Amino acid sequence: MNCIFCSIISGDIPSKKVYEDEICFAFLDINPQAPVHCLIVPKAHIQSADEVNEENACVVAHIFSVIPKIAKELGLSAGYRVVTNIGEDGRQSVKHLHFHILGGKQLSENMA
Ligand code: DGP
Repeated sequence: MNCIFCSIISGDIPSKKVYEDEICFAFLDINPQAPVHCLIVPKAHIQSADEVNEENACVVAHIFSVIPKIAKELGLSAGYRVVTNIGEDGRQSVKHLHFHILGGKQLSENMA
């Protein structure tokens, strides 16, 4: 499968790694939208949050247990935003489930 994030996880494409364990991988976004912009992805290829089901929901739960540790590591003590884009209308450009962790300033009120 030709997937950028699978290639980042395998190390075939270099990235600025922030965190890794057996289930997930986190790295800095190549095109940051905020002073701190990190992505966290499952190692298993799941297309988007729309593909989450009873079998793989534990992966998402694990990711959400890791996010506060990453936020602390990145110095986001004043808060941050976690976003996942889904499909065409959701402006998902990489078809591998990922959560954006954005912070380092007070973010815009706009969500859409
Ligand atoms: P989304 O639009 O939600 O699918 O976000 C995809 C994000 O992935 C976007 O913010 C840019 C980032 N991205 C795309 N290709 C690469 C890459 O090769 N390396 C890194 N670090 N980030 C990437």
